[in-house]
Amino acid sequence: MTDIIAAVVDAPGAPFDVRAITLGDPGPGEVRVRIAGVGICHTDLVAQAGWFTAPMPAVFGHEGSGIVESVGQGVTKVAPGDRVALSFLSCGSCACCSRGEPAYCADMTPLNSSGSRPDGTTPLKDGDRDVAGAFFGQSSFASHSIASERNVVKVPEGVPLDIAGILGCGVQTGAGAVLRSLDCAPGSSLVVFGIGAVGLAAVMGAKLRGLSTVIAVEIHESRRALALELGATHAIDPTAEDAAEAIRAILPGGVDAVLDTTGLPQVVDTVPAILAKRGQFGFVGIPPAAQIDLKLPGTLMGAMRNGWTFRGIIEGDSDVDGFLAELMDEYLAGRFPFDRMVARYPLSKINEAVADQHAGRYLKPVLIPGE
Ligand code: CXF
Ligand code: ZN
Repeated sequence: MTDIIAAVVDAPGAPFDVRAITLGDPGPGEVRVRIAGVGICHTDLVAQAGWFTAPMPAVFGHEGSGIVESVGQGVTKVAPGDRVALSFLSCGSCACCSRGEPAYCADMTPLNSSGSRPDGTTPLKDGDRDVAGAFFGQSSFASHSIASERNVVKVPEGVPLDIAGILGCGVQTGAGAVLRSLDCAPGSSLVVFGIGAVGLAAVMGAKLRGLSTVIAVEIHESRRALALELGATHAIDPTAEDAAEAIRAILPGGVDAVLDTTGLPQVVDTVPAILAKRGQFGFVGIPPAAQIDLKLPGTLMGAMRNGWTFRGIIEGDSDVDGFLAELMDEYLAGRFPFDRMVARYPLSKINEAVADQHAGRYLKPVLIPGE
């Protein structure tokens, strides 16, 4: 048992309360990590609002990174002192895990958002009271976290440790959507709706792959500018012009791939009007709560005649170990500057960081414990 500091959500919709609680020891196959930094992902805010099954109080956070402090029985992948990034958890033995697609693990939901470990326990306590933990196998809005051997990846020297955790969700989701899920071809075209961290990572992935036309659709000027700097060939402000018309003006035959990171009905509805023959529509955005049952756009006959592919994407189809290593190599080679999207905040300022992100001030706040 260790005393830690964590950002606790006491009830659905309540603000984060940064306070001292306790963390148990790592069990078999687990590791305890001293968190160097943790990104805020939209899914944490959906969880804060109470949309997951985790009971409250709870600690969220699923883009952590840090130093391994101790390991449980049987752990061989990492040792105390290792620098690691954390990602989502998967079982490792179901059909999808066996073929290298852990994002579609049969136990994805219970392992990542139930608030407890597979055995039903939580490593977190506030006095005598249980605090839901194990969020995405980490609950890393905290000074320390318990993760599993399966969802830790070593971080090489040269990759900034405090921000490496954002590779484990938002960045791999965007980059992986382009490089893995949609497997966009060099020279092809792509539209990305929404330049948050996921959308910007998609743009950066498109640059890596050598796409010819990459159109960023985004309401905030600063985000459009960053997208243009990091790989977009065009940027559209959908509040100033009709995005579908502007896209058709650039690509009269339609676009080869559309990636939606917004989940907004008014965005999703435009997809049939902009997709080229044999186009792919990938989607990673959670729709707003009131429209959570949002349907796919267009008609079955339209999709059939055009040979379209509609692709739901979780975590960019990342296999975690392999893809994170690949993205870190690209960063070290200067081709994947994911650090450009980060703004650092002390963990104690988590509520301000959330407000700033909502206001579009920064793409990816990363919280630093102990500051
Ligand atoms: C989430 C998206 C919604 C389903 C679970 C995984 N991705 C991470 O933030
Ligand atoms: Zn996430």
